[in-house]
Amino acid sequence: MRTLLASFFVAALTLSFVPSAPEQENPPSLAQVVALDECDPVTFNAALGPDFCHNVTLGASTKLADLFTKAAAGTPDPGWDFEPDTIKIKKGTILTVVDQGGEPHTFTEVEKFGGGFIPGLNAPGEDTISECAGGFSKVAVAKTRILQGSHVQITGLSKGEHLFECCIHPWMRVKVEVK
Ligand SMILES: [Cu+2]
Repeated sequence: MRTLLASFFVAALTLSFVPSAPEQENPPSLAQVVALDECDPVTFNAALGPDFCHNVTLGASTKLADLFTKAAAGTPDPGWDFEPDTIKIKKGTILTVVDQGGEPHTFTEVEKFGGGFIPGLNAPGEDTISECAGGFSKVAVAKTRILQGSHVQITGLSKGEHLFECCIHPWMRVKVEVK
């Protein structure tokens, strides 16, 4: 009898530790990439239209013509950048990309880094890669656009290495390593 009672007790104790609902999974973690640029509102908007370049640089701006000159020389303006350049995340992490610059960018996954869809901004001898071809006339490219002050979330990245670049300013590049 005592043994029976004891086993009931043990059974009750065991049951009390069985969670009544499936264990809560940890919320997915976040990792952030920022897109930066220092576009000069005066020269950019004169050429590209009002409000294309927002006034965010506090004097540290690059004129439109200079951006093209530097790209053509193979020394693109370092003010146009994704930060960090390499990011390591666990599978399931949400990657947030925030445009903190004055103009739009794209965050486009590519097989191999290469030229964007504005030939004058590509490095010498660098051709437009297929993922950027057609520019914003192609939905596949347009949907990777990030507007000034907004962000996109990248989810569902498989394990392994993923490359992203801006199809407008193709020296803006990020390598994402998913573990
Ligand atoms: Cu860009």
